[in-house]
Amino acid sequence: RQLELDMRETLRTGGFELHFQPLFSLAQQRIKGFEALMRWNHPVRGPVSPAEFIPLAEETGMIVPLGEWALMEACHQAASWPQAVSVAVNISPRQFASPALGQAVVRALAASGLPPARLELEITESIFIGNVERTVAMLHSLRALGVRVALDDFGTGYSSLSYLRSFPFDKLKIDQSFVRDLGRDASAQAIVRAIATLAGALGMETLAEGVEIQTHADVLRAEGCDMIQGYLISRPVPADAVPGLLGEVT
Ligand code: G
Ligand code: G
Ligand code: MN
Ligand code: NA
Repeated sequence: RQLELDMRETLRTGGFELHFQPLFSLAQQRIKGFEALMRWNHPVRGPVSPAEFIPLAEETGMIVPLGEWALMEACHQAASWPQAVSVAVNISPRQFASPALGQAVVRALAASGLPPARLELEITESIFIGNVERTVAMLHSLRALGVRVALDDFGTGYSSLSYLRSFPFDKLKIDQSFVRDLGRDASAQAIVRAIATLAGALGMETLAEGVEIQTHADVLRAEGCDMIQGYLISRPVPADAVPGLLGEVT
């Protein structure tokens, strides 16, 4: 497949880029971190969405080297930021299943000098369909390195509330489908409230994704959600725009 060959070549020549989207604390009204999101500007096709090339990279196994690149690049970028905020990196199911993940995290932290507490790994609910004991052990070993683990797209996949008891997450990221329906559908607000209450009881932070308007931010705050992410705060931006978002003049 041509796109696959192009991906390999782009990785080899350093053509992938990370953009960064702020993670905003509602209580403190400030940016506490950024999610790293991969971008690929294809020489012929123009920008290719990660929604297209990440699944292809998963199929072909390219996600392992590509994911290692993203971890390394995100840690290096974050280590250069003017404030000690965190960086969140998406880890795909196949990467999570790879025994190489722990080593890749260790290498990225060591090479960049980023303190482990400033790195957060975002994992999706699809990890729950694998071997539960292995998954729990992997989560514990990652947290033992001092990094934080977030459950991404919460509420869309295989989530069962019982999983939250056995899987040690630091943060739940509430999927944007619930946010979109706030104010339109009373059940969306009830679901957000229930998730925030449950997460609080389990000692997990909550972040709502895809927040585009202020009224949604207000509702989320009232319902006990800790953080938001979305176009209301900022779209994902290139690395050189991060200091500006942190309020630093460059
Ligand atoms: O940035 P957004 O445009 O369109 O991202 C689309 C999807 O691609 C999201 O589900 C996001 O989690 C995923 N994605 C973006 N960057 C990465 C990455 O570095 N690694 C993995 N595994 N997924 C990513
Ligand atoms: O799957 P994951 O949550 O990692 O992917 C985040 C995706 O959500 C990215 O594609 C990102 O570009 C997108 N995104 C971020 N903020 C918003 C928003 O406010 N509205 C919409 N529609 N998409 C958003
Ligand atoms: Mn994510
Ligand atoms: Na998400």
